Amino acid sequence: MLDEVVISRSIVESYKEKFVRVLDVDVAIAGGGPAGLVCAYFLAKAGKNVAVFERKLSLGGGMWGGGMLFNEIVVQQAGQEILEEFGISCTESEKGYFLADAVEGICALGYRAVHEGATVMNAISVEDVMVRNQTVCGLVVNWSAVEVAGLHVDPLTIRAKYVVEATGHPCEVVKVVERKSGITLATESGKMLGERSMWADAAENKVLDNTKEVCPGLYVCGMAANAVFGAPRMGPIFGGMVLSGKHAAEQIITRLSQEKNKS
Ligand code: 48F
Repeated sequence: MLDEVVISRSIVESYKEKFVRVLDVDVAIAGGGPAGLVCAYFLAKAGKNVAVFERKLSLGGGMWGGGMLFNEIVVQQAGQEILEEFGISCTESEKGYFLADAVEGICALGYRAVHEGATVMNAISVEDVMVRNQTVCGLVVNWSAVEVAGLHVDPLTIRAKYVVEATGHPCEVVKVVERKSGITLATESGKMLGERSMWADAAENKVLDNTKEVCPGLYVCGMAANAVFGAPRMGPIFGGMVLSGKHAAEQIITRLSQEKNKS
C-alpha cells in the first residue's frame, strides 16, 4: 500500500539535500534559458559544481515560442554543431540556415545539463547578489511564489566562485549590481548600455565578444550580454545563445583551473 507520508518525506528530505548542496557552488547561474542551460551543461561536463536558478517552473526562457509562437528555431552552422552535441535534430532549410524544433531543443538542453550533473532549482528567483571586496560572490534567492504574492519574506543566499548572468533581455543580475554595489561595469560608460533594435547578423556576431566578465566575479552570457554591452537583439536565431553559453563556461573553466593551480 502506498503511503503518502513516505512520498512526502522522500521529497522533502531529498530536496533539502539538494538545496544544501547548492548553497556553496563553483558557479551559480541566474536564468535557465538556452544560454544558461548550455553554460551549465559545459561546466558540469568539466566536473564543476554548478547550479541554475530559474524563476519559472519550466526551463527554456524565450526558446519555446520560436519566432512569434511558431515553435521552430533557426541556428547557423556553428550553432548547429552545438545542437548536435545535445542530440537535437536539425534540418538545413536554406544554405547555412538550420531549423530545429523548439520543444525538442529545450527539452534536450535541460535534460543534458541535469544529466551531466548541473542542479536546476526552478521556481526560484534571483533578487539580489552577494558582493565582497567589489567582487560578486553569490546570489540571493527567494521562491518565485513569494515574489508573485508580494510577501515580505527574507531571501536565502548562495555562495559561488563565479556568478553567471543569463536572465536574457531584462539583465536582472547586472541591473542589481549596478543599482546596489557601486561597481563599475566593463562597458564603455561603466554602466549597462542597453539593447539595440533587431539586427540578427550584427547581434549574432557581437554576442560572443560580449560574453565575458562584466565585473569581478560576474560573467554575462546570452541575450543579456548584448543588452549589457549595447548590442542589438537577434530575434529567433539561437546559435549565438548556445555559443555564448559555451563560451562563458569555457572562460570560467579556465579561471577555475588557474586558481586551482595557484593554490
Ligand atoms: O530569456 P532567455 O531565453 O535568455 P537567453 O538564454 O536567450 C534569449 C532568447 O530566448 C531570445 C533571444 C535570442 O534568440 O533574444 O530572447 O539569453 O532565458 C532567461 C531565463 O531567465 C529567467 C527567465 O525566466 C528565463 O527562463 N529569469 C529572468 N530573470 C530571472 C530569471 C531572475 N531574476 N531569477 C531567476 N530566473
